[in-house]
Order: sequence, then structure tokens, then C-alpha cells
Amino acid sequence: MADEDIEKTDSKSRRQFVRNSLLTVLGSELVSWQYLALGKESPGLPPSKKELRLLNSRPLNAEAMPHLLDDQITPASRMFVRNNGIMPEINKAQDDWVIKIDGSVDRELSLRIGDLRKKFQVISAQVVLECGGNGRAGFRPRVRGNQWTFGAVGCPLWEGVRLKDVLKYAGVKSSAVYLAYYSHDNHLSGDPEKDAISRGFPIEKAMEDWSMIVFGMNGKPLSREHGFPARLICPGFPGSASGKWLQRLYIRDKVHDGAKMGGYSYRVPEFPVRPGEKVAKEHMKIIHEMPVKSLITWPESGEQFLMSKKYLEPRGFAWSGSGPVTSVDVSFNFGQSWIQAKLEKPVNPFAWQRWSAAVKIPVRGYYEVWARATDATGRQQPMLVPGWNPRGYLNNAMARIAVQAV
Ligand SMILES: Nc1nc2c(c(=O)[nH]1)N[C@H]1C(S)=C(S)[C@@H](COP(=O)(O)O)O[C@H]1N2
Ligand SMILES: [Mo]
Repeated sequence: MADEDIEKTDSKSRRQFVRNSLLTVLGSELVSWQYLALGKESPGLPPSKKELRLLNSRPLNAEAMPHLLDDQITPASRMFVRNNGIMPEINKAQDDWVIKIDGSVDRELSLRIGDLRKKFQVISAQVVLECGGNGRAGFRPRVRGNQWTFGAVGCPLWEGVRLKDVLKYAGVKSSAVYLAYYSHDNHLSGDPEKDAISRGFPIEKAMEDWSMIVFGMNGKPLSREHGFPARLICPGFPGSASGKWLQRLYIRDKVHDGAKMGGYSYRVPEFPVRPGEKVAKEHMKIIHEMPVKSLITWPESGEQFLMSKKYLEPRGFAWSGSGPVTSVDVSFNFGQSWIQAKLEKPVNPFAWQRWSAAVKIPVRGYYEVWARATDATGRQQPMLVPGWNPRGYLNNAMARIAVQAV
């Protein structure tokens, strides 16, 4: 793609442009939040994550800016980190790490990662991992929690074994309803009796083809931040289902009730609510499939486009928790007209899909590029932040960036 079509402005004039775009959109908070993440520097990040934007250092939470997510396979350095507790330091050899499987199974198992590799087919798949709270910064009224903008998502190449192979080996009883995970990280309070998080997903989801226990990412052993020595990958569900530092799989005969399964955690109202409305806990339901969504990964928001170049060629990715994305539309005039982007097929189910478009910019000036994806169920990204909810989950509003044509 023609990166040279866009002139890198120096950071000072870029900041100026960003500030000016903020003024342009003043009074319209729904738009201005899109630019808040720009130009932030984040001291306090581990060296492996120095390009990210820090949201919290205890626990470590950091996201990528959209333009950093332009690779087909998200590099480890640009993969967001979302921790609920304190990351464990595990020094054991990876193959010697033991995962226990118990509960509604015919036989309880304790399997080393080395055993998993030997007993079951080792597969690699690119699966999107997105935090349920990605886009939280867009909600009005504001909600508490990490103020993720767009970058709590990535699509690395995972290596591991199918959960269903392991579960069949253990023998899942007909009473099984839910797969729960227990992990080695510590609760923020330091209380060893408390779990930082212990979630899971319905047993039917666990038996799907792309639900995995993984130990590798992008051809290397999992890093500490992403769950070394082993983690779950639950495709299409909020990231919180994909337990890191995996110690135990507990097959339950009822919906799991571990830490952060109840109350307002990773749950949304059963019915649409007025923004800011108080919702009783009993009217909250667990999030399953994540909605259809897209990212504009090039150009970077705030860049200049030189009119001497014929076409502006934005590109990005699209994905959905409910199967493939079937189309992506792009607008350069605030949604007054749309063109259909070129859309690639996913490399495997639940991988994100590259889209790209080309448009002739008629006259110099301020433009916004909007992208909206539609998935195989016919659902499309909304223009505005949808469905306000107490903890700010599932914001899949269209992707938007600003471009100044000069
Ligand atoms: N044990 C454990 N697993 C966890 C978490 C955690 O804090 N502890 N965070 C979850 C959440 S909310 C998300 S979004 C993903 C983030 O995965 P990543 O940090 O590898 O990007 O991990 C999930 N698995
Ligand atoms: Mo998350």
C-alpha cells in the first residue's frame, strides 16, 4: 500500500491539528472522545510494551493506538494487556506446568503441557482477542473502569490444543453446563484466598473447533503478560473468558459463579436502558458473543493527505463474535455516501479480516474516514455508541479517523 501518499507531519504540527480537530468537534462529545488517545506518552510501561498507551500500572492495563494494529498478525509488542490482578512470576519450565481438570468429568486429570503436546494435535490459529470493555471511553454518561478507546483488541497467531480434544479425553458428563477456569494470578488485595478473576463459558462453546488451551503466541512461548505458561482462547467471547496463567479447568453442572461472573462484571442489562439508568443486578446477563466491529489502522488519525496524490487509501480490519464479516463500507463525507471496501476472507474462523478502499479526495480540507462492518448475521456497526450499560461494555460504534487534505 502507498504509505508515501501521506506525509508524516512532525509531532508538533500533528498535535496542533489534533487540538484543532478537538475544537472542530467541541460540543459533540460523541465525536471528540475519538481523539482523546492521541499524542499521549506513557512512562511506566514494561520495555516489551513501550509503544502502548498505559491506562493503569497496578494492575497493568495498556492498549495500542489503532495505527499500531496494522499488521495482519498482531506482534506481541502491540498486543494490549488487560490484568485484573497481579501478574504471577512463573519460573517453571513450560512443559512441566500442570493443568488440573475436574468437576463433571468421568476422570479427573492432571496434565502437563508436555503431555498436551504429545497426546493431542497441536494447532495454530489467528483468533481475535478483544476486551469486553474496549471502547468504554465512548460512553456518556461516563462509566468507571479502564478507559479503553479502540486498542483493547488484537489478532495474534495462537498455538495450542483444542479444548474439545482434552475434554473428550477427560469424558464430559451429561450434567456438564459450564467450563470454569482458575488461574495463578493474585488478587489486588494480596489475599491468597481471593481470586483476581475466575470466569468461563458454556460447555457447548468449549466443544467448538477453535476453543483452545494455548501455550504459544506468534511462534514463541506465551509471554508473562499474556498468560505464560498456558491460557484459554475462547473465540468471539469477551477477552475475560480467555483465562491466563491457567491452573485448573473446573467443569461445572451449573453456570460458574467465580470471581467476576456476577453483579455488573462482564454483564449487560437484559433489556435496553436509558443512559445512566440504575439497573438491578438481577436484570444483568452474562455477555456471550462480541458484536461486529472494525478498525481503521491506516492512515493514523490526524495525518495529512497530499492532494498531489490521486487516491486516499485507508485500510483496516473487521471481525465479529458471530462468524465472518460479509462487508465493510467506508464514507469520507460523514456518512452521506458510502463505498464498499475490498474485504479479504479470514485465514481461519474468528481471525480478523483485512479491508481496504480507495477514494478520490475532491478538494482540500478536513475529512473524516468512517468504516462500518456487517457480519453474516446481518448485524452492522451503529453510527453512535450503542446500548449504554453500567460498566461500558460492547461499544462497537463505527471506526472514525480525521484526515487533513492539503
Ligand atoms: N487469570 C487471568 N486471566 C485473564 C485476565 C486476568 O486478569 N487474569 N484478564 C482477562 C481479560 S478481562 C482480558 S480482556 C484478557 C486480556 O488478555 P491479554 O492481556 O493477553 O491481552 O485476558 C483475560 N484473562
Ligand atoms: Mo477484558
